[in-house]
Amino acid sequence: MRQVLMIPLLLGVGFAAGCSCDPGLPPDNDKDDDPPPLDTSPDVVPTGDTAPPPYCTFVEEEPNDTLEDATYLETEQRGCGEFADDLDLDFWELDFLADGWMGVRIDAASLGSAADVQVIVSSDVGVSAARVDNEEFNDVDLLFPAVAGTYQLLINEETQQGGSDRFFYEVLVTTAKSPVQYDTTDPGTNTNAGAALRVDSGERVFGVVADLFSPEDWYAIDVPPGRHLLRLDVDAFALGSPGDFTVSLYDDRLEPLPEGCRVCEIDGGETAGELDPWYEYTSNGNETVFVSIRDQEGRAGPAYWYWIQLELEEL
Ligand SMILES: [Ca+2]
Ligand SMILES: [Ca+2]
Ligand SMILES: [Ca+2]
Ligand SMILES: [Ca+2]
Repeated sequence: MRQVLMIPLLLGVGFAAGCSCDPGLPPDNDKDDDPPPLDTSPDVVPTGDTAPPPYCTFVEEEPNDTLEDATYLETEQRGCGEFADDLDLDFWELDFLADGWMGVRIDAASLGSAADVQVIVSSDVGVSAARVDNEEFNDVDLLFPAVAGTYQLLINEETQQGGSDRFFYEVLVTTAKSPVQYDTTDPGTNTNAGAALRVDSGERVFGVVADLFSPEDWYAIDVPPGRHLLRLDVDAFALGSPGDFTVSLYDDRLEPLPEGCRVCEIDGGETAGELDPWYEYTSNGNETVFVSIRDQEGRAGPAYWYWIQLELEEL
């Protein structure tokens, strides 16, 4: 609430500061440089010269800077908005009618917009999620398991910029399918080493780090005698999960693996920029390897899903 109350004030301050500078400047004959009027009429669909006019079933209705003033949106229907002023917050609200996966896609930079969008999803059914960027670009593609309920999206510009018609975006919420196939679902109780879920080589597990009070899941795999390669693979963020996961390996005494490691957490993939963990550990065999997985920022909740697989290969 405090943030919401401050916004008109900040806008007013910015406007006043701008006015105090203008009298000292020479007359400006270039009409294109005129600042947009502060008191804007209700938003219309952006019609920037550089971008094709987006098609929208729903157009944001300003002011929508609070939850109470959210613009209504329906799944499978495109909504269009813009950040007409700095510090613009845009709330949207929709009813998600049946349990399933929710896809939230927000396009801006990919459409030629100057906006670098981010989103926070909340709901009245205990599901929340946030996304700043995708792995390789600044727009947002979010995908998570969602139960039926009323959901709110808060969309804003990462650096709080706005202005003219250059900061536009499109939002599309869809009912989606699970992006992964799996053999096992994590039981929800494997939140410490003692309760680790034993997995077999190649078993594909779907997990959710659901509990904020114990925000990690544990797995264990038995390595037979003889040298083995243990290949760890996690898919999550790259497929739309709000989670950016990190994994740690331990031996039976819960000492970090590989032995002697100094930075032992595995937080990324094979190449730089991949946020989902991937790792190969060489075991001398005849040991149990414990694996813990958690979001790097300790976030948790029913939307924080991941897919994990541990695979053994005899060397
Ligand atoms: Ca707006
Ligand atoms: Ca707004
Ligand atoms: Ca972004
Ligand atoms: Ca990571």
